[in-house]
Amino acid sequence: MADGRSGPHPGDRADLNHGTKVAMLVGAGALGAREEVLATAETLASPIIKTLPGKAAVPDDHPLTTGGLGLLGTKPSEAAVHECDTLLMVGTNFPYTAHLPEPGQARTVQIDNDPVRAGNRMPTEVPLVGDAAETLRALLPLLEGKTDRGFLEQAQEAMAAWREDMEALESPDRAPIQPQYLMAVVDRLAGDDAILTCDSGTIATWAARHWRIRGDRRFYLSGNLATMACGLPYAIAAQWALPGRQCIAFVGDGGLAMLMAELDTAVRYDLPITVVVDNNASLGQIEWEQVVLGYPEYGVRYDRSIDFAQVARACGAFGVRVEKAGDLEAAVRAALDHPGPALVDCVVNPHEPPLPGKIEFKQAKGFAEAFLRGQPDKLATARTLIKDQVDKLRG
Ligand SMILES: Cc1ncc(C[n+]2csc(CCOP(=O)(O)OP(=O)(O)O)c2C)c(N)n1
Repeated sequence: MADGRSGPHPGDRADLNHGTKVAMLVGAGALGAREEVLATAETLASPIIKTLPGKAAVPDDHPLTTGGLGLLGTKPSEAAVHECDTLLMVGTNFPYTAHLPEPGQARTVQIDNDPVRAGNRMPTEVPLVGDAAETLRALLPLLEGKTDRGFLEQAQEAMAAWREDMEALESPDRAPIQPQYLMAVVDRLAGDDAILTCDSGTIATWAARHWRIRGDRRFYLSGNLATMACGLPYAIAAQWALPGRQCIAFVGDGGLAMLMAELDTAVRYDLPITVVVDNNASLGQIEWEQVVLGYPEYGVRYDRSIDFAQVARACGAFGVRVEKAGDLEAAVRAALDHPGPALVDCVVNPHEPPLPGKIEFKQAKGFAEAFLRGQPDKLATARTLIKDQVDKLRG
């Protein structure tokens, strides 16, 4: 409403106040509106669903959020979006329309400071043009508190189960090391104001689900272009801009191989970033995309991986390679405590699939077809999947 062209009017109240199952979808535009987003969700008894660039909008352990949406998101977010009768979008241009409400399912109120985005992804009944925090502050006194909180409570129950499932996947009792365990260790040892930057690839799935926003933590990845290799330069930029903050890059071996000379930049400028390499010796994301389309993997796996710890040391940084789960915690701690640039190269299980929150029939069919057509390492993948299920049941 910064330009005064649009503001709350009786229609807005009708939509948000009449809805019985309201969900909020918040994006990067809501990063500066934590308090307002939480207050609105509390009033509307609405689960808060976060896009990946909007991950830091509210803490991941907050009872009002169901986490991310889409391939990297959570099952409860998917359910909330597909069952809501009213959607309040705040500062998001989320492009994956298959993960938005069906046509005619929900009425939409959309807050964005760019009027061009109103109705860009799905029809919007009420576009509110303005800054997220300012607009929500103006809207809040017009909202009636929901007495029926059933929709939120249902999402909260599903989310409790989802959190347990995710924790079960962070098992240290696996060899090779699970990527989820690697991310969980970094998450546990990093500070409350740490900044995590991330490459595109399966690493983004592990970061989306196992890097928990708390305190003043931030999270950056290439949300629009999904480019590889951005994690390291983003961390360098963040450390340069915010010298006192702990800056961690969570990167793939494929991505780091593209831009590893930037380790030298970090050393030259003495930037105390920590680079954590999820080294699965493959272009993992592409492997799983091939398989889900029904084709056995092709040209995405290397028979050896670069020892990035040696590369880091050659540049003058601290570098350590980890192959056993028992060595991981000490290595990550040493890297985080190191006063200059540091790198942990962790050899992880290359057979861990980045499964979507909700598996579609056609994805499962593709998976089966790729296996029938000669997917290599079938057994290792099947073993990983079975172990995941067993761990979840045990958890
Ligand atoms: C510059 C660029 N090239 C290619 C792609 C397509 N792509 C997306 S993820 C990916 C593989 C990434 O491999 P890695 O960094 O090792 O991470 P992993 O998926 O194995 O976790 C590729 C090739 C891209 N997104 N950006």
